[in-house]
Amino acid sequence: MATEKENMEFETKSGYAVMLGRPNVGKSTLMNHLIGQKIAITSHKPQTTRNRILTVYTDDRGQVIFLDTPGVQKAKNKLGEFMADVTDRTLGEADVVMFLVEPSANIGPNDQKIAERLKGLSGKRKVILVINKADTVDSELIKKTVKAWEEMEVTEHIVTVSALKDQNTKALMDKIFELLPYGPLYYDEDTVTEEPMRDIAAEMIREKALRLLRDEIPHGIAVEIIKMRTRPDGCIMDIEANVICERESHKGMIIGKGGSMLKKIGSAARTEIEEMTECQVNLQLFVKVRKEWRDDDAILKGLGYKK
Ligand SMILES: Nc1nc2c(ncn2[C@@H]2O[C@H](COP(=O)(O)OP(=O)(O)OP(=O)(O)O)[C@@H](O)[C@H]2O)c(=O)[nH]1
Ligand SMILES: [Mg+2]
Repeated sequence: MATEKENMEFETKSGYAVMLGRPNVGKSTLMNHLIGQKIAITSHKPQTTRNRILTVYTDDRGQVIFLDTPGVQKAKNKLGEFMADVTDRTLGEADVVMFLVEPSANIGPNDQKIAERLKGLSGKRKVILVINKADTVDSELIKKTVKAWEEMEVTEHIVTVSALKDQNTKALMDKIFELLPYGPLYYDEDTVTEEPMRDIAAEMIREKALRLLRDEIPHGIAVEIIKMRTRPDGCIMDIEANVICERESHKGMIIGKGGSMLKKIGSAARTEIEEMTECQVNLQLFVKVRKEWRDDDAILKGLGYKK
């Protein structure tokens, strides 16, 4: 937590707001919309986020430090254990927990488990129950969802939004500031993230692979930047990266007919990295097979998935 007790000597409010919830509920999409910039990658495939992503939002009221986390799910391998551990530890830092759920009149067992856990948190950590994807259902179902969550008694703070359509996100930001403690600005006013450019570039490549490839491959994919250098004579950046997968058959699918799939992934990623760096990017991708890498400590460590 940013501050142990409310500190009234500050005129600003500040602290950590942790995005929590099952995979695919829209945590990363919502965080990006709240800060007004795309930093965390998103996709319709569960387990997109694998590590904690820190972003910063500042206005006259103070500073919210958002911490995005991997979706809460049972671990199936060492990578999954790492992800679960990231979420657990990040929750420990929260001033405000934003517990995201999808609209549904019945609360599923996984959301119930998260809810029980949040009830056990110290009272200093505030919880906002965020019903996301409001654009996908009618208002009757939203009412039923709110009622079901009121009966769960996790929190009195319930906000309905659509992250994708940016609906009611301003009201959510108001609620976050209402619940944050008073405190100083921890980051410069113009800081949006401190994630290294190298990691963001790797994530952008992984996002394009997640979005373009068929369902069976993405979970087993990782991206490792092997070179990232700006040429001294102007803004041209040379990036080389390995797309790591688990099977020879997957390698074939990632490369595609005559290299067409890898080209698509590379070109989509290049455009986005160029927008972010405002540099011309020369991106070269290679595909490597590393069998069972999600259970290999040395490879996980090399990819930054270490405790
Ligand atoms: N219709 C609709 N789709 C949404 C909304 N918010 C997110 N999505 C979609 O839901 C999918 C999952 O979004 P993410 O932001 O990656 O979800 P996440 O909770 O971060 O998922 P993990 O990182 O896997 O835990 C994406 O396809 C988003 O476009 C929303 O408000 N409305
Ligand atoms: Mg995510």
